[in-house]
Amino acid sequence: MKISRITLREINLSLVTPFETSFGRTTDRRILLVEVDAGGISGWAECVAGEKPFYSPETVETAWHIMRGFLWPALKGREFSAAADIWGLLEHVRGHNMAKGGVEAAVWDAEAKHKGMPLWKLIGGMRDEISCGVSIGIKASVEELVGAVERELGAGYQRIKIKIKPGKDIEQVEAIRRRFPSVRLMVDANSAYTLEEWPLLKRLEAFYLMMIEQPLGWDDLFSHVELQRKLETPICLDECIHTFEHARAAIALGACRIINIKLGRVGGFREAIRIHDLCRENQIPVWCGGMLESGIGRAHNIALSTLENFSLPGDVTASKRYWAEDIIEPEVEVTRQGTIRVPMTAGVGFAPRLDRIEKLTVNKEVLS
Ligand code: OSB
Ligand code: MG
Repeated sequence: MKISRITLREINLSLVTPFETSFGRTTDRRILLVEVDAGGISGWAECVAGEKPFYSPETVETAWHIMRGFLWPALKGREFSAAADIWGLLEHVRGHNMAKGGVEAAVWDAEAKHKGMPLWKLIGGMRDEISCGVSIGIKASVEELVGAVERELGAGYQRIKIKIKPGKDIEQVEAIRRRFPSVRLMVDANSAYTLEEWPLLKRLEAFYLMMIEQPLGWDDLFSHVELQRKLETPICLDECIHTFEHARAAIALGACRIINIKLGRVGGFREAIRIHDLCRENQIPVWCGGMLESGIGRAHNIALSTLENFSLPGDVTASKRYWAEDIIEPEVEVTRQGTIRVPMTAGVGFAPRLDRIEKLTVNKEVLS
């Protein structure tokens, strides 16, 4: 295989409801789409870098800069035998996993199309239906939050995750527990607490949460080790795990008992699969996180979620929870049982709607 061209497009899409986390509020997404032309076949993916460097250091601009200036020159004219080789060609660029992951995932889509097989089968997936949970943002009032939980449970979702931050934590969790005593419930703090605040996190144990996601510093494994020693509830790491080596350290040190794997955060499928396999060998369950993706990123998350050790419901949900109209055909739908049926068509299995994408495009660059 060889890549003859990469097309970068930024499209702007408004969320149907604003999404608030401890690091900020998002109402409109700037979505960076990557299209690779590999032997006449188009592969698509989404680079999940954010508008602002508040979740991770990358942004739409840094990703664009790295892809144009460093990733494309490393790939241009290069022969490779499979998408799994892309990571090695890009490894000399340090960090910038979301930029790398966007390009790499697009090549996986192209390879699967080339072979006429679904991407999830190409990566070694073993289930044709995945379990779905939802991530619910911080709300202005407890009533609004409980209403949102009720709606999502009504739609069939199998587990509820709520975003928390200091001052929006105990009361919120308590209210949900009182109303829904047996729902599978977890919280995600996106690094909003310090180790000194551990007694407050300890109080959350009264509400038998499945896990507490990323309570402490975004790159602070050490404090999570201390915290996990104090808590019965499993800690799940998200932000902290941006490489295979970080996953290995987190597991060996006891910084967490569960890992959220995001394709973009770890640099694409090859690294996601390595981390998945490492976790499986160490009895660490994993689940697939989300980054408010359009349908294109969502489609890749569905494929990833079919791997064996994705044994907990992920943040992979229906298109309509985020978008009035998605950019793929068909849209992602969730069954009444809170599952997504995995597509059987070649590649990622959801086709980009080119006319709609062109209309939404605000910035485009062809690298060739
Ligand atoms: O921490 O999992 C996170 C969204 C943006 C950035 C970080 C996170 C999230 C979510 C939303 O929780 C997941 C989704 O796409 O539904
Ligand atoms: Mg998270």
